[in-house]
Amino acid sequence: MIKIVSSLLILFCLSVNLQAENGHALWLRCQSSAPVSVVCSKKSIVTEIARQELLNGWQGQPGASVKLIVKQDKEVKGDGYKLTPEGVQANTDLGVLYGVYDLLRHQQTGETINPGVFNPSYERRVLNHWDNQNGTIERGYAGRSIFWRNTKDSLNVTEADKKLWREYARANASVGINGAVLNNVNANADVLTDVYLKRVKAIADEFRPYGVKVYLSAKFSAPSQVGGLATCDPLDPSVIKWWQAKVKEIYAIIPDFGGFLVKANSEGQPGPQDYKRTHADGANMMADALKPYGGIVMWRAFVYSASDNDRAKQAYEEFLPLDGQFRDNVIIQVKNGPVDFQPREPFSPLFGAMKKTSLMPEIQITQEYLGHSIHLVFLSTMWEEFLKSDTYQEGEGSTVARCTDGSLFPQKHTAIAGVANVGLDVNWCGHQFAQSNWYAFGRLAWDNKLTSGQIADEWLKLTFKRTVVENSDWQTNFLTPVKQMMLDSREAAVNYMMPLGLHHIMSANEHYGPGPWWAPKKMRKDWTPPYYHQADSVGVGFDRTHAGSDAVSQYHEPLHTLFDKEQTCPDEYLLWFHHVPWSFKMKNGRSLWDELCYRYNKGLHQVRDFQKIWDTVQPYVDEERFVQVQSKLRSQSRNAQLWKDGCLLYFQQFSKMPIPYEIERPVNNLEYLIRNDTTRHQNYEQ
Ligand code: BDP
Repeated sequence: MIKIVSSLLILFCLSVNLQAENGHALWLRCQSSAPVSVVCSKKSIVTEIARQELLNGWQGQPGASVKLIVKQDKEVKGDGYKLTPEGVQANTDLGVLYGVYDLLRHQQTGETINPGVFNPSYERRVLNHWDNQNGTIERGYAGRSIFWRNTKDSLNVTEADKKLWREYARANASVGINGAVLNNVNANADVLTDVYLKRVKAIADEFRPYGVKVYLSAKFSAPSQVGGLATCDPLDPSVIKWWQAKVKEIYAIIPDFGGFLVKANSEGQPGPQDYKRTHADGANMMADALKPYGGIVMWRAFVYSASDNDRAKQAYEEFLPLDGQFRDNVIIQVKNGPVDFQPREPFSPLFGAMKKTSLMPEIQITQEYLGHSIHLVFLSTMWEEFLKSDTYQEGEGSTVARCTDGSLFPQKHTAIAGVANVGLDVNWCGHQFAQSNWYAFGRLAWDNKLTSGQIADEWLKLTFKRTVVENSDWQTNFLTPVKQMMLDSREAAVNYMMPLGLHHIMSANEHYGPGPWWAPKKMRKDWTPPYYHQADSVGVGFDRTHAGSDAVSQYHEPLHTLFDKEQTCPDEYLLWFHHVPWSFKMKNGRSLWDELCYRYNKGLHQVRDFQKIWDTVQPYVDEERFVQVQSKLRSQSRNAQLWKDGCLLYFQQFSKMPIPYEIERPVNNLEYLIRNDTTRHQNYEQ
């Protein structure tokens, strides 16, 4: 009997596969299920979803009986759960739901289920949508917003809206994401007016059963802009009252509202400094308004001004003196690196340095600087590298992960944010493989010790497996090579874009192609690539040593000394911290110039290899997704060539050294590349 059932299952899954796959189902594709009976200790909307998920997706012993139990257990924390031989147990209904998704994931990936307790690393696992109320998305590469649109009836909530929001919430819950900021950090204050808040409420209503809280980006100048006040001074009683009333209004319709995200005094946004107040004054005022309702303020540390000699130092300089001055429901949201989501940066020195303030990492899922939704770049390896970076702030082992998840410093709240890559595109993310970054964010937010190998393995099985049980041929010919491609893909991008610590050398505004030359006369220097690469006849790289901007001193020993010396600075960060002579001898014996050439060349060849790998897996992938990925890889390959040619030919003007003869010759002319750098991007959209 069991045999018949499982072969029926396989047939069912195969038939699912025969239908076109457009990627909309994400990693939640397989609907096949064996019979299972589910008993719940408590009935609620959430546990009912958990029960349904099991009934629809069960792939364990046919006819098994599973118990879902909501019961207090000291070992289980927050949204955590316990997997037992009988089923799932948790302190809350949501914990049960997360446990059920984990159980199903284990079944669908063929991993053994070990009983145990699974607690999340962070209390709040939040997506930041940079969506504007007109439906566009800042740095979005997958179509328009799923929340906002620009039509006459833009605020009407349709059944189609609700369905999409539920699908989105379910996808989040399945990987443990429990919050979403619905609007751009460059906020429009209108979102706080009642017409918009009604829509926010409608979204929150669809999210709630899946445990996803809504948050809003709040514009600091909202009291004037939508409240008509003459000032937004955070210490002014009328301003304090305005925010209190606004927060009360929000909680009256959204009782589980998460709180505010604030970008203040950053890139032209208003903030407390406009009134000679500090970030702490501003954040605390909002935090006090939110406190009675359990809301939090995520206050961004992404600040820099044109006048400083090194942008990388500024967040630290501005925020460190405020350590200890923030309310306990304020979390300072810090980008992973000190500059701006570059393909590779050292970790921001604020992590671990602010010991009396809660800090949350902000990472970017949308690939603003990593090839948009055109390049296949699995970002999990970058985030893993970041989370595992040792800050040494409390001795060896003070990783960024431990500095932010509450294990090193007492924090009332812990959180992590990812800038979302989701839009209205059928496949949500624009590139099939960009879905893996959404997935990886959720998985790492739940467990910041997971390895990228495990995450890639899970995602590939869930996203591409065609039958319940794939044979070893699938493992060898599909899973192994494609997983390796994913794991290598970020380093490949670093190689063909910004190797050896180069950063911020992309073309203007759209941040896609190469642009080390881009420096219009009147432009702010810290927005132009030459500010960052500093190429001249002597060498290349930003001198951040004690003799330069001294950004190295923001790092705890032994990193301070390690980064300060050319000889000991890791190759990956060499040009981040040093202005290095072209003929400098690298650890492998090559000159810096030659090494740069080899790295660019390597990156290009890695992408060409990805193309080959993908072509060999055609028999294992449905037509639609295969062709899409193939075509994107072609664009990526052409673009990697542009990066290599553009950067090498540009830097060669300074080094005056030949590109090593065993390396492929450039096929583009520098002049042509410079002339077309602002229009090129659209030619590569597919
Ligand atoms: C930069 C983006 C810009 C964002 C800014 C931010 O180019 O669009 O507004 O970050 O994080 O990387 O606020």
